[in-house]
Amino acid sequence: MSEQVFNKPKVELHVHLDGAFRVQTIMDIAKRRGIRLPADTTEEMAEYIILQKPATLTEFIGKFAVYMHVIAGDREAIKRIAYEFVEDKAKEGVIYIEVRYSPHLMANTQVDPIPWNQEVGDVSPDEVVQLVNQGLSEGERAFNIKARSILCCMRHMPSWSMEVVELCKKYRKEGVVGIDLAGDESLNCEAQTGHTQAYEEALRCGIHRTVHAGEVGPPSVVQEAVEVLKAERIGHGYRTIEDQNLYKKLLAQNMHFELCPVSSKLTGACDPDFTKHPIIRFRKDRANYSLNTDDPLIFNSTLQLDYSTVQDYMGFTEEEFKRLNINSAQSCFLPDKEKMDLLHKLYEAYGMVQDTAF
Ligand code: PRH
Ligand code: ZN
Repeated sequence: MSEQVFNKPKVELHVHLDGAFRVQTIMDIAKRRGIRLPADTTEEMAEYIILQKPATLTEFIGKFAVYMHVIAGDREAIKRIAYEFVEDKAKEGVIYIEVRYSPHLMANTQVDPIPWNQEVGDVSPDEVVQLVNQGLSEGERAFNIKARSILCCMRHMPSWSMEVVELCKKYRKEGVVGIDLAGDESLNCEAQTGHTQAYEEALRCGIHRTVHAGEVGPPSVVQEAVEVLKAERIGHGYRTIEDQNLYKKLLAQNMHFELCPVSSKLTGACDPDFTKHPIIRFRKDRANYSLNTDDPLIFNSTLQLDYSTVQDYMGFTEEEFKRLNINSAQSCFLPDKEKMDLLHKLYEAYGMVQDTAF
């Protein structure tokens, strides 16, 4: 395994806040709140949380239930995890991060059903967004990186989606830059009315759109994401390549794919043999994509591991790492002026003449 792969400023566009807590923080907060956990030590608790070997997307999503009740519904905890997240990303050399989460899954009031078997409390999805915004912006100031957020609709909860887009609109000046549709694509393939209406509203209001699609679901889910939900980026999208017409069309459109190598192995989305991975095809075709961790807590991973994986098993080079980070910046959800600033920072750090075409 390579030591330090691509030790230069990076952009990450696909990571779930609730899949990126520190185990130690879960332990601390459980102790303060008097919540019993299945383990007494951080190491043992990590064993419960981490996916050790390739599983299914459904099994993976089940892991959130091991710890979400510890953080959800607790103001101090929600703010803290957002702040610590920014610190962790700064340490990985990320200079711009878009982090996503479902406000409903961290609330304990004004959400139906109340998630994670919590008692009714007084933290609403709206307040969750405010707390995360505070944690992220304090983190930005402390660690000198830029952090923005994306709010997730959940495939199995179409009734939440209109509220999600309303929160995107309400907090667009406080760091919320887009909407996502996450969750178990394998159980619930077609986008429900709640989701389509929310995405229509997002389009109408100029809220940026990404959709988890073609991770484990067929290419038709990707097609629907692009044609019906008007997605500007696709979360994962590995299975797009099974439909050559669709794939070629998206290449021609310069569609951005948010690729997550380590995740794709452990969720069973792709063949665990990385030398057969769809990413190899995306790279060969010089597609527009980013490299991302998705859920580093559950995969016991870092962004470094994703980079070293593609370097070691797929022959990625320094040139390709530069190209993909520039593509990531170009496809991020920042307003144009801020996007240009970010691009210039990368050009400078990479020793490139401005606007070099790749
Ligand atoms: N695929 C689909 N859904 C995912 C993934 C993966 O990329 N990672 C996290 N999630 C879901 C989890 O249910 C999480 O609670 C939610 O997205 C919001 O972050
Ligand atoms: Zn994801």
